[in-house]
Amino acid sequence: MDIHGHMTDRHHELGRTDPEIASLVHAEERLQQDTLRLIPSENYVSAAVLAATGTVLTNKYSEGYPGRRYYEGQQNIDPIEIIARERAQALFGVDHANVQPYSGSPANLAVYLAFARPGDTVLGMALPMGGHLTHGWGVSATGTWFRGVRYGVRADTGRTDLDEVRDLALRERPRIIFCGGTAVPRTVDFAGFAAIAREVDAILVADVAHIAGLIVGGVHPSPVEHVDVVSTTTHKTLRGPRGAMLMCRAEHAKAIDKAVFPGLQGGPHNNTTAAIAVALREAGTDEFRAYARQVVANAKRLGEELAARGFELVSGGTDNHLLLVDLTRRGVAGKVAAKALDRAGIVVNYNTVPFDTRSPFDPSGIRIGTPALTSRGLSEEHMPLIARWMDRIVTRAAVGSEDEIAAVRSEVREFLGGFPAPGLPV
Ligand code: DSN
Repeated sequence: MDIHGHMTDRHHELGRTDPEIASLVHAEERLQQDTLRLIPSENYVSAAVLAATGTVLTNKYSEGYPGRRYYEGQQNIDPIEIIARERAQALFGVDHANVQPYSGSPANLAVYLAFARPGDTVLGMALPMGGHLTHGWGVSATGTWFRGVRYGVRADTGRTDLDEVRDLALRERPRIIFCGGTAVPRTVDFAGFAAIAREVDAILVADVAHIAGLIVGGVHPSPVEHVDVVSTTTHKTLRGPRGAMLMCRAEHAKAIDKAVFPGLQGGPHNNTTAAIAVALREAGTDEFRAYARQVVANAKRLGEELAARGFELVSGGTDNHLLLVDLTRRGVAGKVAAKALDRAGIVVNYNTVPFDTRSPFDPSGIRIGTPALTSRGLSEEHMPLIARWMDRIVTRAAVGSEDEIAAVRSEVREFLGGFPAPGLPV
């Protein structure tokens, strides 16, 4: 039976056993087909990745690493993890990959465990400037157990100023420096960060969760030769299952492995490991490289179209998959706009913009990205249409008109009917 056949069988079984959950899964499938998903950290995995995720590998405990497990019966699990590791190493060009972290936050926590002691200083991008919680932000364990100091972006350029980062590093002497983030529309200067880290003898971590697929696709520089550790989730531009990887030079391999297990985690999620392996195989193809190029081309074009309609883009545009839009001049708050767009079938997230005067729960901006829509086959020619829809909705959101929202919603649904989403039942 083919993959779709298996999926149908499993859907049927789920429906028989738990109709309540089955109907919500079905509704989610519909939603993912009918809506324009612009959240830059989301994507659609292939049917093959989805199939690997839903396998009997979920039944197996495998604490330890291949050849050194605490449970027997690893005849199939060990080769799967070795294949995943080797594919990551080959694709990113690293000495060592650990594919066991459950997701990005545990992966980053493992880096602290490997290289720092509680109370040590960590230098990372401030969350409201585009950083991640786990880069030492106050409400995260990483900002509670460690001393977080933060860099941001310049008000005039919207870009990180490496002179500011260097001054901070020289003054604060961090044990760990994070570069990369979750709302960074511009190329990360890994070499510049590396020079600073060397000067203060800090461990440099590139958190490339957002851009991993762009790196292996050849449209963003690789951090590998510059940093001590590369941390990434596997489910964003990389188009894998929800999971993460830590990659490093051979000298750090032992510390990283020990920190992930037994330091932080128990048994790896073997079904996820298999799906990561499948995604890495897919990411090594010419088709994937073309996909990565298209993600960036789409984001640039969407940015131009939005700017032409009076949307203000942080840093003036994008080099990657992501656009951060400041709605202040449009006279509508980020949350109001995001909720109106959602009702119109255009899914974004509200987001702080640098130097935001509003609260993180009701900020001034929205964050959008092109990985998911590119996975459905949309290209530059479709970006003006999306910008027009967004303009119509954001204009109406300011005055609270629902008619336009309903009109756009049906246009979006009809348009997307021509672009079936990977992995979803047709
Ligand atoms: N990775 C974050 C995002 O960008 O959505 C959430 O932690």
